[in-house]
Amino acid sequence: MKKGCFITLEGAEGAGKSTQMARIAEWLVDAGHDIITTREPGGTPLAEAIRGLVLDANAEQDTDTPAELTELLLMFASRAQHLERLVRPWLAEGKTILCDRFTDATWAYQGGGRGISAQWIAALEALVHGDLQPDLTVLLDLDVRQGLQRAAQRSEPDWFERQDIAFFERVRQAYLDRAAQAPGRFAVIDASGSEEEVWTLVESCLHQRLGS
Ligand code: Z5A
Repeated sequence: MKKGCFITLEGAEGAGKSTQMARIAEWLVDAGHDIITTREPGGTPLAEAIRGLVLDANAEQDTDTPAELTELLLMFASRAQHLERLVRPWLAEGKTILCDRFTDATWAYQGGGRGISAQWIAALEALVHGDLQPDLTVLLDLDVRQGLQRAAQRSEPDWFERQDIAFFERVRQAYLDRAAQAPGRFAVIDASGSEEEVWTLVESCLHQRLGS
């Protein structure tokens, strides 16, 4: 694969994205990529502010929590800003972008989790990023209960982490469906092992897909 590519990392709660992302970043630098690491929602000051609007909501304390459609539009508003101000300009400069979540997360959380129609998501996807898709998407797949246990050890639950198990089962399934539709772009990694075991699988996928 060319240097200067767009790589995304996906998975449901506690799958180990942040943990593996640091290792992927190191691997890419060693392989000669000039990298930018970023995340969604977020990645620029304005996009991070939009992230806060959603993730800091708390149904036990707030009366005006994000409605499902608001949540969807905020994800794409943040994405539009991130793409225009960071992702597209840096890709044009030949950088490799390593991004923690992208539109597949919208398909999984707002589509699978919330049940928002595929037609709406597809329309917003076409509006906001047209033909631009990641060159490689690493999906860390994990049993939902195991992921939630891992996430609970780490921090106070955010807006999404307060959803029930059934929500996360739908998220996981939507990710797997998405991966099945685009096997050339996705690498599905079994994330149930130790950090080292998962890294061994991720590293072998990087060798295979990025050819270095
Ligand atoms: N969202 C959305 O709804 N729609 C969208 O379009 C987008 C996002 C883009 C923010 O995501 C939220 O936004 C997200 C979906 C929604 N939902 N939530 N919540 P985020 O990615 O920024 O934050 P996160 O989802 O809360 O991260 P995470 O998934 O919970 O964590 P992670 O990055 O996958 O895992 P981690 O921090 O690397 O690891 C979690 C803990 O497990 C930590 O203590 C590690 O030390 C431990 N860990 C990691 N790997 C292992 C292994 N292999 N074994 C044992 N323990 C491990």
